[in-house]
Amino acid sequence: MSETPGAKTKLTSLLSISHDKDVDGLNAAAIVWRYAKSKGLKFDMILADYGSFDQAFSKVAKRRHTLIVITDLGTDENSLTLAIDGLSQAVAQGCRVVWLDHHRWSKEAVDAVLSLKNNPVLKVNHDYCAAEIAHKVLMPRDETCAELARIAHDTDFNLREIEAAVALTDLVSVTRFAAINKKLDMSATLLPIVAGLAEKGIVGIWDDKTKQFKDSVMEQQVREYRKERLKKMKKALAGHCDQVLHDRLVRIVEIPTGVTTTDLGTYLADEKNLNIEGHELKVADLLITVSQGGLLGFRRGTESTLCNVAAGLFNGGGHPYAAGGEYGMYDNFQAVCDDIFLTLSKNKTWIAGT
Ligand SMILES: [Mn+2]
Repeated sequence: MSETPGAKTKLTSLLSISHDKDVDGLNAAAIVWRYAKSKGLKFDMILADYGSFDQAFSKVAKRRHTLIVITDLGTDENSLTLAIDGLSQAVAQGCRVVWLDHHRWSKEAVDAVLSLKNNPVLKVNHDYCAAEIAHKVLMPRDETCAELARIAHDTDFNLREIEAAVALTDLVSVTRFAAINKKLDMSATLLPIVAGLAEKGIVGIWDDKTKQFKDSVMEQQVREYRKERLKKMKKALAGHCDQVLHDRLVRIVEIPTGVTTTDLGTYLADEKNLNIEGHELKVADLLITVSQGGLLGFRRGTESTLCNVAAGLFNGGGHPYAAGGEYGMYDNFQAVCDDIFLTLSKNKTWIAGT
Protein backbone atom coordinates (compact mmCIF):
# COMPACT_ATOMS: atom_id res chain seq x y z
CA MET A 1 0.00 0.00 0.00
CA SER A 2 1.39 3.37 -0.89
CA GLU A 3 -0.14 5.35 1.96
CA THR A 4 1.19 4.83 5.47
CA PRO A 5 -1.66 3.11 7.26
CA GLY A 6 -0.57 4.49 10.62
CA ALA A 7 -0.79 8.11 9.54
CA LYS A 8 -4.44 8.83 10.25
CA THR A 9 -5.47 6.11 12.65
CA LYS A 10 -2.36 5.84 14.86
CA LEU A 11 -1.85 2.16 14.21
CA THR A 12 0.75 0.76 16.59
CA SER A 13 0.64 -2.95 15.93
CA LEU A 14 -0.16 -5.50 13.25
CA LEU A 15 -2.08 -8.75 13.69
CA SER A 16 -1.60 -11.31 10.95
CA ILE A 17 -4.24 -14.02 10.52
CA SER A 18 -3.24 -16.60 7.94
CA HIS A 19 -3.90 -20.16 6.82
CA ASP A 20 -1.90 -22.78 8.73
CA LYS A 21 -2.50 -25.48 6.14
CA ASP A 22 0.30 -24.94 3.66
CA VAL A 23 3.32 -23.02 2.44
CA ASP A 24 1.14 -20.34 0.83
CA GLY A 25 -0.46 -19.39 4.15
CA LEU A 26 2.89 -19.41 5.97
CA ASN A 27 4.77 -17.44 3.32
CA ALA A 28 1.93 -14.91 3.19
CA ALA A 29 2.29 -14.49 6.97
CA ALA A 30 6.08 -14.07 6.59
CA ILE A 31 5.54 -11.35 3.97
CA VAL A 32 3.06 -9.59 6.26
CA TRP A 33 5.64 -9.83 9.07
CA ARG A 34 8.29 -8.16 6.90
CA TYR A 35 5.77 -5.44 6.11
CA ALA A 36 5.14 -4.92 9.85
CA LYS A 37 8.90 -4.61 10.44
CA SER A 38 9.28 -2.11 7.62
CA LYS A 39 6.58 0.06 9.22
CA GLY A 40 7.80 -0.38 12.79
CA LEU A 41 4.59 -2.12 13.89
CA LYS A 42 4.57 -4.66 16.73
CA PHE A 43 3.73 -8.04 15.16
CA ASP A 44 1.45 -10.87 16.31
CA MET A 45 0.32 -13.85 14.28
CA ILE A 46 -2.56 -16.32 14.38
CA LEU A 47 -2.38 -19.31 12.03
CA ALA A 48 -5.62 -21.23 11.62
CA ASP A 49 -7.47 -23.60 9.35
CA TYR A 50 -11.11 -23.57 8.31
CA GLY A 51 -13.32 -24.68 11.16
CA SER A 52 -11.10 -22.96 13.71
CA PHE A 53 -10.33 -19.65 12.09
CA ASP A 54 -13.68 -18.31 13.28
CA GLN A 55 -12.20 -18.35 16.79
CA ALA A 56 -9.54 -15.93 15.66
CA PHE A 57 -12.23 -13.28 15.32
CA SER A 58 -13.07 -13.33 19.02
CA LYS A 59 -9.41 -12.39 19.62
CA VAL A 60 -9.63 -9.71 16.95
CA ALA A 61 -12.46 -8.00 18.83
CA LYS A 62 -10.06 -7.18 21.68
CA ARG A 63 -7.50 -5.38 19.51
CA ARG A 64 -6.99 -1.62 19.50
CA HIS A 65 -5.10 0.52 16.97
CA THR A 66 -4.06 -2.62 15.12
CA LEU A 67 -3.67 -3.21 11.42
CA ILE A 68 -5.40 -6.58 10.95
CA VAL A 69 -4.10 -8.39 7.87
CA ILE A 70 -5.91 -11.59 6.87
CA THR A 71 -4.31 -13.76 4.17
CA ASP A 72 -5.08 -17.03 2.38
CA LEU A 73 -8.44 -17.46 4.12
CA GLY A 74 -11.83 -17.00 2.48
CA THR A 75 -15.05 -16.45 4.31
CA ASP A 76 -18.42 -18.06 3.65
CA GLU A 77 -21.95 -17.84 5.14
CA ASN A 78 -20.87 -19.93 8.13
CA SER A 79 -18.00 -17.73 9.23
CA LEU A 80 -19.09 -14.37 7.81
CA THR A 81 -21.21 -13.16 10.75
CA LEU A 82 -18.50 -14.07 13.26
CA ALA A 83 -15.84 -12.39 11.14
CA ILE A 84 -17.80 -9.19 10.63
CA ASP A 85 -18.85 -8.98 14.31
CA GLY A 86 -15.24 -9.29 15.48
CA LEU A 87 -13.86 -6.95 12.85
CA SER A 88 -16.58 -4.28 13.40
CA GLN A 89 -15.70 -4.25 17.09
CA ALA A 90 -11.98 -3.95 16.28
CA VAL A 91 -12.54 -1.18 13.77
CA ALA A 92 -14.58 0.77 16.35
CA GLN A 93 -11.45 0.57 18.55
CA GLY A 94 -9.20 2.16 15.95
CA CYS A 95 -8.19 -0.92 13.96
CA ARG A 96 -8.02 -1.21 10.19
CA VAL A 97 -8.63 -4.30 8.05
CA VAL A 98 -6.65 -5.58 5.05
CA TRP A 99 -7.88 -8.89 3.59
CA LEU A 100 -5.89 -10.62 0.81
CA ASP A 101 -7.13 -13.90 -0.61
CA HIS A 102 -7.47 -16.11 -3.68
CA HIS A 103 -10.49 -18.27 -2.81
CA ARG A 104 -14.05 -17.88 -4.12
CA TRP A 105 -15.98 -15.10 -2.37
CA SER A 106 -19.72 -14.45 -2.41
CA LYS A 107 -20.88 -10.94 -3.22
CA GLU A 108 -22.44 -10.80 0.23
CA ALA A 109 -19.07 -11.49 1.89
CA VAL A 110 -17.28 -8.90 -0.30
CA ASP A 111 -19.91 -6.25 0.52
CA ALA A 112 -19.76 -7.05 4.24
CA VAL A 113 -15.97 -6.59 4.43
CA LEU A 114 -16.02 -3.44 2.29
CA SER A 115 -18.75 -1.90 4.49
CA LEU A 116 -16.41 -1.89 7.52
CA LYS A 117 -15.17 1.51 8.66
CA ASN A 118 -11.59 2.88 8.38
CA ASN A 119 -11.08 2.16 4.65
CA PRO A 120 -10.83 -1.61 4.55
CA VAL A 121 -8.71 -3.13 1.77
CA LEU A 122 -9.97 -6.34 0.15
CA LYS A 123 -8.08 -7.97 -2.72
CA VAL A 124 -9.32 -11.28 -4.06
CA ASN A 125 -7.61 -12.69 -7.14
CA HIS A 126 -7.90 -16.31 -8.31
CA ASP A 127 -4.94 -16.13 -10.67
CA TYR A 128 -2.34 -15.85 -7.93
CA CYS A 129 -1.66 -17.57 -4.65
CA ALA A 130 -2.13 -15.57 -1.45
CA ALA A 131 1.60 -14.97 -0.90
CA GLU A 132 1.86 -13.43 -4.37
CA ILE A 133 -1.02 -11.09 -3.62
CA ALA A 134 0.56 -10.13 -0.26
CA HIS A 135 3.85 -9.45 -2.04
CA LYS A 136 2.24 -7.27 -4.73
CA VAL A 137 0.01 -5.31 -2.34
CA LEU A 138 2.28 -4.87 0.68
CA MET A 139 5.93 -5.28 -0.32
CA PRO A 140 6.22 -4.98 -4.12
CA ARG A 141 9.87 -3.89 -4.07
CA ASP A 142 11.18 -6.35 -1.48
CA GLU A 143 13.27 -9.08 -3.18
CA THR A 144 12.97 -11.42 -0.19
CA CYS A 145 9.18 -11.21 -0.37
CA ALA A 146 9.31 -11.76 -4.13
CA GLU A 147 11.18 -15.01 -3.56
CA LEU A 148 8.75 -16.13 -0.83
CA ALA A 149 5.92 -15.46 -3.29
CA ARG A 150 7.63 -17.53 -6.03
CA ILE A 151 8.13 -20.43 -3.63
CA ALA A 152 4.49 -20.32 -2.54
CA HIS A 153 3.40 -20.28 -6.20
CA ASP A 154 5.56 -23.32 -6.98
CA THR A 155 3.91 -25.38 -4.24
CA ASP A 156 0.35 -23.98 -4.46
CA PHE A 157 0.18 -24.82 -8.16
CA ASN A 158 2.09 -28.09 -7.53
CA LEU A 159 4.76 -27.19 -10.12
CA ARG A 160 7.65 -28.67 -8.08
CA GLU A 161 10.29 -26.72 -9.96
CA ILE A 162 11.98 -25.21 -6.91
CA GLU A 163 13.69 -27.72 -4.62
CA ALA A 164 13.43 -25.44 -1.59
CA ALA A 165 9.68 -25.16 -2.18
CA VAL A 166 9.25 -28.94 -2.23
CA ALA A 167 11.33 -29.24 0.95
CA LEU A 168 9.43 -26.44 2.68
CA THR A 169 6.13 -28.12 1.73
CA ASP A 170 7.30 -31.33 3.43
CA LEU A 171 8.56 -29.40 6.46
CA VAL A 172 5.16 -27.74 6.87
CA SER A 173 3.39 -31.11 6.48
CA VAL A 174 5.53 -32.93 9.05
CA THR A 175 5.30 -30.02 11.51
CA ARG A 176 1.52 -29.81 11.16
CA PHE A 177 1.01 -33.56 11.54
CA ALA A 178 3.17 -33.50 14.69
CA ALA A 179 1.18 -30.58 16.13
CA ILE A 180 -2.12 -32.35 15.42
CA ASN A 181 -0.92 -35.66 16.91
CA LYS A 182 0.51 -34.06 20.05
CA LYS A 183 -2.40 -31.58 20.30
CA LEU A 184 0.01 -28.64 20.29
CA ASP A 185 -0.95 -25.07 19.47
CA MET A 186 -0.59 -24.75 15.69
CA SER A 187 0.55 -21.10 15.60
CA ALA A 188 3.23 -21.68 18.25
CA THR A 189 4.47 -24.86 16.53
CA LEU A 190 4.81 -23.19 13.13
CA LEU A 191 6.19 -19.91 14.53
CA PRO A 192 9.93 -20.80 14.21
CA ILE A 193 9.46 -21.56 10.50
CA VAL A 194 7.59 -18.32 9.78
CA ALA A 195 10.05 -16.34 11.93
CA GLY A 196 12.98 -17.69 9.91
CA LEU A 197 11.26 -16.89 6.63
CA ALA A 198 10.30 -13.38 7.78
CA GLU A 199 13.84 -12.67 8.99
CA LYS A 200 15.80 -13.53 5.83
CA GLY A 201 13.47 -15.29 3.42
CA ILE A 202 14.04 -18.90 2.41
CA VAL A 203 17.79 -18.62 3.16
CA GLY A 204 16.75 -18.03 6.78
CA ILE A 205 16.01 -21.75 7.08
CA TRP A 206 17.34 -23.40 3.90
CA ASP A 207 20.90 -23.88 2.64
CA ASP A 208 20.72 -23.95 -1.15
CA LYS A 209 24.31 -25.28 -1.52
CA THR A 210 23.80 -28.44 0.52
CA LYS A 211 20.06 -28.57 -0.32
CA GLN A 212 19.29 -29.04 3.35
CA PHE A 213 17.56 -27.20 6.14
CA LYS A 214 19.99 -25.27 8.30
CA ASP A 215 18.39 -26.61 11.45
CA SER A 216 19.48 -30.24 11.80
CA VAL A 217 16.29 -31.19 13.68
CA MET A 218 14.15 -29.83 10.84
CA GLU A 219 16.30 -31.65 8.27
CA GLN A 220 16.07 -34.92 10.20
CA GLN A 221 12.29 -34.60 10.60
CA VAL A 222 11.82 -34.07 6.88
CA ARG A 223 14.03 -37.05 5.94
CA GLU A 224 12.28 -39.32 8.38
CA TYR A 225 8.90 -38.07 7.14
CA ARG A 226 9.77 -38.73 3.50
CA LYS A 227 10.95 -42.26 4.26
CA GLU A 228 7.79 -43.08 6.22
CA ARG A 229 5.58 -41.42 3.64
CA LEU A 230 7.08 -43.48 0.81
CA LYS A 231 6.37 -46.68 2.72
CA LYS A 232 2.80 -45.60 3.38
CA MET A 233 2.20 -44.58 -0.24
CA LYS A 234 3.47 -47.94 -1.50
CA LYS A 235 1.16 -49.69 0.92
CA ALA A 236 -1.77 -47.50 -0.14
CA LEU A 237 -1.10 -48.35 -3.79
CA ALA A 238 -0.99 -52.07 -3.00
CA GLY A 239 -4.56 -51.83 -1.69
CA HIS A 240 -5.89 -49.91 -4.69
CA CYS A 241 -9.20 -50.54 -6.46
CA ASP A 242 -9.38 -49.97 -10.24
CA GLN A 243 -12.30 -49.84 -12.62
CA VAL A 244 -12.70 -48.60 -16.19
CA LEU A 245 -15.77 -46.37 -16.50
CA HIS A 246 -16.79 -44.59 -19.71
CA ASP A 247 -13.36 -45.52 -21.13
CA ARG A 248 -11.50 -43.87 -18.25
CA LEU A 249 -9.36 -45.67 -15.70
CA VAL A 250 -10.58 -44.73 -12.22
CA ARG A 251 -8.39 -45.68 -9.25
CA ILE A 252 -9.42 -45.48 -5.60
CA VAL A 253 -6.91 -45.70 -2.74
CA GLU A 254 -7.20 -45.28 1.00
CA ILE A 255 -5.07 -42.37 2.12
CA PRO A 256 -2.94 -43.12 5.19
CA THR A 257 -2.58 -40.53 7.95
CA GLY A 258 0.52 -38.38 7.50
CA VAL A 259 0.19 -38.30 3.70
CA THR A 260 -1.49 -35.43 1.86
CA THR A 261 -3.72 -35.98 -1.17
CA THR A 262 -1.34 -33.84 -3.23
CA ASP A 263 1.62 -36.05 -2.21
CA LEU A 264 -0.23 -39.23 -3.08
CA GLY A 265 -1.65 -37.74 -6.29
CA THR A 266 1.81 -36.66 -7.43
CA TYR A 267 3.32 -40.03 -6.54
CA LEU A 268 0.65 -42.02 -8.36
CA ALA A 269 0.78 -39.78 -11.44
CA ASP A 270 4.30 -41.08 -12.20
CA GLU A 271 4.30 -44.50 -13.86
CA LYS A 272 7.76 -45.24 -12.44
CA ASN A 273 6.04 -45.61 -9.08
CA LEU A 274 3.33 -47.94 -10.33
CA ASN A 275 5.18 -51.23 -10.31
CA ILE A 276 3.68 -53.73 -7.88
CA GLU A 277 5.76 -56.91 -7.61
CA GLY A 278 6.82 -56.77 -11.23
CA HIS A 279 3.36 -55.87 -12.46
CA GLU A 280 3.13 -52.49 -14.24
CA LEU A 281 -0.01 -50.42 -13.66
CA LYS A 282 -1.15 -47.58 -15.88
CA VAL A 283 -1.50 -44.04 -14.54
CA ALA A 284 -5.19 -43.57 -13.71
CA ASP A 285 -7.24 -40.93 -15.54
CA LEU A 286 -8.99 -40.17 -12.28
CA LEU A 287 -7.55 -40.87 -8.84
CA ILE A 288 -9.78 -40.78 -5.77
CA THR A 289 -8.36 -40.90 -2.26
CA VAL A 290 -10.52 -41.93 0.69
CA SER A 291 -9.47 -40.83 4.17
CA GLN A 292 -10.33 -42.65 7.38
CA GLY A 293 -12.91 -39.99 8.21
CA GLY A 294 -14.59 -40.50 4.83
CA LEU A 295 -13.25 -37.42 3.04
CA LEU A 296 -12.52 -37.80 -0.66
CA GLY A 297 -9.66 -36.26 -2.66
CA PHE A 298 -9.73 -36.09 -6.46
CA ARG A 299 -6.66 -35.80 -8.69
CA ARG A 300 -6.18 -36.67 -12.34
CA GLY A 301 -3.39 -38.39 -14.26
CA THR A 302 -4.60 -37.16 -17.64
CA GLU A 303 -6.70 -34.24 -18.78
CA SER A 304 -9.51 -36.56 -19.86
CA THR A 305 -11.41 -36.17 -16.57
CA LEU A 306 -12.77 -33.29 -14.48
CA CYS A 307 -12.01 -33.58 -10.75
CA ASN A 308 -14.36 -30.76 -9.74
CA VAL A 309 -17.34 -32.33 -11.53
CA ALA A 310 -16.60 -35.79 -10.09
CA ALA A 311 -16.26 -34.23 -6.62
CA GLY A 312 -19.56 -32.44 -7.16
CA LEU A 313 -21.26 -35.86 -7.22
CA PHE A 314 -19.98 -36.29 -3.63
CA ASN A 315 -20.95 -32.95 -2.03
CA GLY A 316 -17.69 -31.33 -3.02
CA GLY A 317 -15.97 -29.24 -5.62
CA GLY A 318 -12.69 -27.58 -6.55
CA HIS A 319 -10.64 -27.31 -9.72
CA PRO A 320 -10.59 -29.60 -12.80
CA TYR A 321 -7.11 -30.83 -11.70
CA ALA A 322 -7.74 -31.09 -7.94
CA ALA A 323 -10.89 -31.29 -5.88
CA GLY A 324 -12.36 -32.60 -2.65
CA GLY A 325 -15.63 -34.15 -1.56
CA GLU A 326 -17.06 -36.39 1.14
CA TYR A 327 -18.34 -39.92 1.41
CA GLY A 328 -18.98 -40.23 5.13
CA MET A 329 -17.77 -42.62 7.79
CA TYR A 330 -17.25 -46.19 6.64
CA ASP A 331 -15.70 -49.46 7.71
CA ASN A 332 -15.60 -51.46 4.49
CA PHE A 333 -13.27 -49.96 1.88
CA GLN A 334 -14.41 -52.34 -0.86
CA ALA A 335 -18.05 -51.28 -0.31
CA VAL A 336 -16.99 -47.62 -0.56
CA CYS A 337 -15.27 -48.34 -3.90
CA ASP A 338 -18.32 -50.15 -5.26
CA ASP A 339 -20.50 -47.21 -4.24
CA ILE A 340 -18.21 -44.60 -5.81
CA PHE A 341 -17.84 -46.60 -9.04
CA LEU A 342 -21.63 -46.96 -9.24
CA THR A 343 -22.17 -43.20 -8.85
CA LEU A 344 -19.53 -42.44 -11.48
CA SER A 345 -20.91 -45.04 -13.87
CA LYS A 346 -24.39 -43.44 -13.82
CA ASN A 347 -23.07 -40.04 -14.75
CA LYS A 348 -20.80 -38.93 -17.60
CA THR A 349 -20.40 -35.23 -16.79
CA TRP A 350 -16.97 -35.82 -15.15
CA ILE A 351 -15.52 -36.86 -18.52
CA ALA A 352 -13.73 -33.87 -20.08
CA GLY A 353 -15.31 -32.57 -23.26
CA THR A 354 -18.82 -33.90 -22.63
MN1 LIG B 1 -3.53 -20.65 -0.63
